[in-house]
Amino acid sequence: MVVWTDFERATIQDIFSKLDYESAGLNALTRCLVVYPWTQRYFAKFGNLYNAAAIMGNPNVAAHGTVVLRGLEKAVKNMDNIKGTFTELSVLHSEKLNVDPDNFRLLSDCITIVVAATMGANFTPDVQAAFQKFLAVVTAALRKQYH
Ligand code: HNI
Repeated sequence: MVVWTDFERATIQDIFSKLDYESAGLNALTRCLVVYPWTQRYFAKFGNLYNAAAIMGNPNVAAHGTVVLRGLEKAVKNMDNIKGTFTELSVLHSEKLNVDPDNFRLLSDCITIVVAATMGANFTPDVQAAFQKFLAVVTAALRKQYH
């Protein structure tokens, strides 16, 4: 089981309590789809992903960005059982969506960049370490049902 310090718990709760899910979700997913264009293959049904402007203005991308962050919120609320919380989500990404699990880290990094840009100087190295640990645990949980 993952051990969290009080600082890590407080930091993760604090970040999510202040996060604007709509804009952070859109910005993070857009960044992922632009910087790592091969990730677009999973979102064919989202319509126009022709260039950065099209991705940024695509309502399906915006909606899905929020869905991803709401998914992360579940992990925040269940920090002592993230693996159990994401069992079904892991099966979905593995067996139905066939998402290459390497992409979890790429999207996680995009989320980190967006959060860092929003927090500015408050995104200290300690805060960054706590946030990246959280996303690493989420990624491990999402990979868990792959075989
Ligand atoms: Ni992901 C659906 C959470 C990474 C491709 N994804 C979901 C749903 C959640 C979710 C929640 C909705 C499930 C449902 O409907 O029951 N995804 C997350 C989280 C991460 C993540 C928390 C990592 C931080 N997903 C990724 C990555 C990709 C991805 C990296 C591909 C590059 N996800 C999808 C696709 C769907 C999806 C595709 C289905 C979208 C749809 O609307 O059908």
